[in-house]
Amino acid sequence: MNTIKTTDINDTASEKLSKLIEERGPIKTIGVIGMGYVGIPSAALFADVPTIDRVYGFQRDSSTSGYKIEMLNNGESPLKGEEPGLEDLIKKVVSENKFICTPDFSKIADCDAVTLAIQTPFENPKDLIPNFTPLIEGLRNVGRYLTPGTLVVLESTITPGTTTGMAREILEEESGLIAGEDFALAHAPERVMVGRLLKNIREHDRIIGGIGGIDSPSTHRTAELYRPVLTKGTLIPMDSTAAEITKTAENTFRDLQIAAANQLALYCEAMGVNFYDVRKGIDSLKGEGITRAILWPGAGVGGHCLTKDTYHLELGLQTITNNDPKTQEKVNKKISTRPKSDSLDFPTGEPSLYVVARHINDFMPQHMLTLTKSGLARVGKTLRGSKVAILGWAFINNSDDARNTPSEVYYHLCLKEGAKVVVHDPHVLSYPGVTISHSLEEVLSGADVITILTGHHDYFQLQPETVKELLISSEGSYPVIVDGRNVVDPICWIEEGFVYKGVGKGDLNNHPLQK
Ligand code: SAJ
Repeated sequence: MNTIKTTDINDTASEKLSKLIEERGPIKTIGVIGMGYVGIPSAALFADVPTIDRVYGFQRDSSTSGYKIEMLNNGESPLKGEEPGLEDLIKKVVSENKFICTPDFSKIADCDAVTLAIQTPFENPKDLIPNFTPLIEGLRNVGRYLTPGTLVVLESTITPGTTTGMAREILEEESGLIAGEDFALAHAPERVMVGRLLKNIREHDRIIGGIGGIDSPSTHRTAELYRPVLTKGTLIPMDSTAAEITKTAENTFRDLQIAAANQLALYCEAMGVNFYDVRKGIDSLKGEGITRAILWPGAGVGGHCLTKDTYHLELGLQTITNNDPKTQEKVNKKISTRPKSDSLDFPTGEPSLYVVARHINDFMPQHMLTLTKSGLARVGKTLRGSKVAILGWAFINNSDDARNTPSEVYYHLCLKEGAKVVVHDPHVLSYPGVTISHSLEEVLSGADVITILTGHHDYFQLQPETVKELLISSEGSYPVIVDGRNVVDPICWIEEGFVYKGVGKGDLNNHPLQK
């Protein structure tokens, strides 16, 4: 994959593209590829712009997701979980005939702008090689029907260098047109979060990065596309590679901040101190230029973003700085945790701070297992034959989204130790290979351990005395509660005769057992 530099697009090419865009006139018809958590709210918001005539939502009519086409054209949202305002907006734009969902990609030829909001997962977390197959298929579909003067925008989070590299190559190959000359190309990364999809698109600032740089026709056309959907957010223009790095880095930094909190929590446990007292102390240092954004430790980091964007950034470094096929091969084989790059000045042999942070956050379900085992050991039990009640399967609070959930890692660790594991979640309907119960009573009944893995609102209502009635109740037995999200008040549970363990709770994790 050859990436081109911003400066590689000469003025003649830019002038030609500006002219093509001018002849085409204002953006009237938009295509959105990928009807998921990013594509659906984006398409609905575009369709609700008064100056836009039509938005096509492109969705393959596949056995797994073809059902979305009919649902969307009936004005229904196929996205599970609470998404304030989304269902009504879809109903509105469908009834106004401004939004149509279709598997017919030839309609791309009618579009002035096409956005791609397609997942960019890693094949499996262990080999850290991105699976761009869905994105490549999407790009080929766009390239096949691309017409001069069209704007193509990648919204997916991608490895830095992808827009000016793989994406440009595929679009040029399929269309026979030249990026930055015959068509506009940009990266405008999504910043959505489940539970507030519309709000985030409207209110967060929008990074827009066109090939050719901050003042290129591609960046200007992208500004024209997104400006109307922003209510509070503003546009932040830059070049496409800077935009790719911005997105992958902002999630990498969040992951790093969480890892810093997790490591400090582990230290506090080891030193018999309460992380939350320390956090309150650190957070109290306020004032000009003093930022102390201490995030929260917990049972792990899940989701579709923080678990992979660090690796996109690391791969981007190696792809862009070792831009020769040989290194590309090496890169494809395995991402090294030691940044290797011709132009990077970095302490020799030192691992990437970002990758270490990933490893610390990936370790937290293992730490939850350690707390579980030491909790049981306090009452002479082991995991073998014990019943573990997992509370929370979703990766984030009050959501049904269980992508890359840390709960699954903990679940398998307990099974491997010979425990009987049951799972409760108020929002997650089902999950491949795991029975998700919606009955707390059923899950808690006869359990030896309760492990809180997701901070769902429901769990803050749990009362130790009522819960205790449901649990294992042989004489003198102490049920164990392991809190991975700082949900319960430890004292209440300890007084009710529980063995308590909590992430970061070094001052309480070896509390005297209540007589
Ligand atoms: N978590 C902690 N401690 C914290 C915050 C989160 O352990 O202090 C855990 C959560 O429990 C969850 C995981 O991290 O398992 C991710 O949580 P999140 O709140 O980061 O949720 P995401 O991944 O859906 O959202 C992130 C956000 N990125 C940033 O804030 C930089 C969001 O703005 C992005 O739009 C989203 O990634 C994305 O799509 O990239």
